[in-house]
Amino acid sequence: MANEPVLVSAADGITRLTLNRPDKLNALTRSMMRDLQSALERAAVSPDCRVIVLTGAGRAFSAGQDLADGVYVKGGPQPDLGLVLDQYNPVVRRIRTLPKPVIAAVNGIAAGAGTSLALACDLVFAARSASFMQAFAKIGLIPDCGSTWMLPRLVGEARARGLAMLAEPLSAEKAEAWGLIWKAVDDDKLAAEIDAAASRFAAGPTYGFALQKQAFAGSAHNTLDAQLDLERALQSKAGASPDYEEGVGAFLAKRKPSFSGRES
Ligand code: T3D
Repeated sequence: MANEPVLVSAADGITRLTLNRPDKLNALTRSMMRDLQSALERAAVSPDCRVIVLTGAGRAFSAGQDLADGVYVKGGPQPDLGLVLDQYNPVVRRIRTLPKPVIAAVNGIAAGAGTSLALACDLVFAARSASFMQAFAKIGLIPDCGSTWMLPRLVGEARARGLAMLAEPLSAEKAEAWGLIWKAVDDDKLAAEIDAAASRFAAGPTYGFALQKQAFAGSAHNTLDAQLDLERALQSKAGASPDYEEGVGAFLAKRKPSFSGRES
């Protein structure tokens, strides 16, 4: 079990997924991406899962694509990296559309596709010693796995281009200051911070969070007019959920709400 490329554990509504090749800084292999995709699919439909935490084992979050995974072979045939991305893109899409919060716990360096995976998550917490590196340019590639879409939206075009073209590590503190991530926390506080956030989401209005994700996804391409219509449609659904009834009831009764997370 400890040798699995992705460790999966589930308890108290929280599914934890740990990229697990610590000696190679959790560089991403085909089997890792396959296992990550399957674990996300299971978590998406499991009634026992209300939040997912993605992290890395050892001193890194992930060093991105495993450059020794046989895609590039010296003197070998020209690789088609589009085929490599066929393993990554479904994972990014799954995280973005997963109807539950996905938290990244960036415990150490995130490079290349490792950064993209973290940024695809809904909330990114990082240890203060962690850093984010768009390493792609170092090997002649472009940022992928959604990074060219996410970076300008998160930090603006000038910083996005700088990160991509210079391929230098950005400290967790600067990443927070730039709005790339939610929060940088002291290394020895990361686990407790993640536990608290995950427990909070596991007891939260899961269906409402799913609708929030849909709203933010729409805002990426909608006009204000279209977004107002989308919000209206999604809020109608949220208002028909048991968690809305529970939330308002609890507020009026001056007690803590007990959300089921259910749609109906
Ligand atoms: O197929 C395709 O290329 C298309 C897909 C592209 C998507 C991408 O993600 S492209 C970007 C790929 N990632 C990188 O270019 C980053 C490569 N790694 C590094 O630059 C450095 O390792 C780090 C800056 C991340 C960390 O440096 P450091 O000094 O802390 O650690 P290290 O000594 O370099 O690495 C420790 C071990 O992990 C080492 O193995 P060894 O020698 O002890 O057996 C190293 O080879 C291994 N490792 C680190 N990154 C990768 C890796 N092995 C395979 N692939 C890696 N990406």
